[in-house]
Amino acid sequence: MSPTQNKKPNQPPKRHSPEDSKGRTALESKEEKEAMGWFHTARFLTTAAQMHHLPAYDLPEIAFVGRSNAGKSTCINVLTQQKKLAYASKTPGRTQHINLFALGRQGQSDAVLADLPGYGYAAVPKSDKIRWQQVMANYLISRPNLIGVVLLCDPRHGLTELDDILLDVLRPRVEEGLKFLVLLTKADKLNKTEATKALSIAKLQSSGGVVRLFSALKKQGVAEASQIIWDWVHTQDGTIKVSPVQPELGAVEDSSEEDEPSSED
Ligand SMILES: Nc1nc2c(ncn2[C@@H]2O[C@H](COP(=O)(O)OP(=O)(O)OP(=O)(O)O)[C@@H](O)[C@H]2O)c(=O)[nH]1
Ligand SMILES: [Mg+2]
Repeated sequence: MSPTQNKKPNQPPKRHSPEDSKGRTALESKEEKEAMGWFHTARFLTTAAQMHHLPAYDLPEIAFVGRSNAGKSTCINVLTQQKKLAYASKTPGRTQHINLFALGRQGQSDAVLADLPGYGYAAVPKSDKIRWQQVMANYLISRPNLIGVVLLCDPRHGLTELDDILLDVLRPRVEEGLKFLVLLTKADKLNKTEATKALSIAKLQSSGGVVRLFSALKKQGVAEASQIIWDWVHTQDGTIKVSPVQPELGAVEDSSEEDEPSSED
């Protein structure tokens, strides 16, 4: 059972303005632009190997989770339109800390993105795997300001047993209102039929949750994902929904290093 079962899924708000030739409304285009502008403000905040090293604050936090190599760090870079913000790499298992990025105008951070280390990479020593699973479960269960989770999944592998365990961990929080979005990454690797099939399977597996195709390489689904996440944090008039705006948070250390999204993987 997924975290969205028995609950109304976290659907993006409905729009009612007339559609253009691409099926998008003028209102949506404007909102997507606003959301993408907001994402572009992202800057490195801090990195932590353990939950208790994370700073405590009231800003809404959105975590990017998924198997190692699923494309979490690349997704953050594409959403924020910054090439080297999050540490993405061809080598699986490269993100080993929780890396935080602040969003909002300078001096007025209004949300935080959390890039989490991936799970399921076979070459990681067992002791590291267990340690990391504990850090991640602890984070997802008890991070007080966590308001949304983006689960990234390579549709060529589908949602795996480890993803199901994560869904189990998340379910109680989703039932309490935690937002949840599944992004099927590397959609550029799929033809149309495969993409349609992957979408239906993932929708079934997440019990009707919000699932979207995403390609960092082709920039597919970027504007829509930006807007879905923006809506988690903001009201329709652009004000912050969840928590009061905090004073600016200071960066602790620079995490930027990286490879471009490649078409190889
Ligand atoms: N073709 C294609 N490759 C992608 C896409 N997104 C990411 N990749 C590639 O997938 C590999 C892994 O990307 P990362 O963003 O580092 O993956 P991750 O989920 O952060 O991995 P860990 O930090 O190990 O958990 C890199 O080689 C990326 O260039 C995409 O949309 N299309
Ligand atoms: Mg990563």
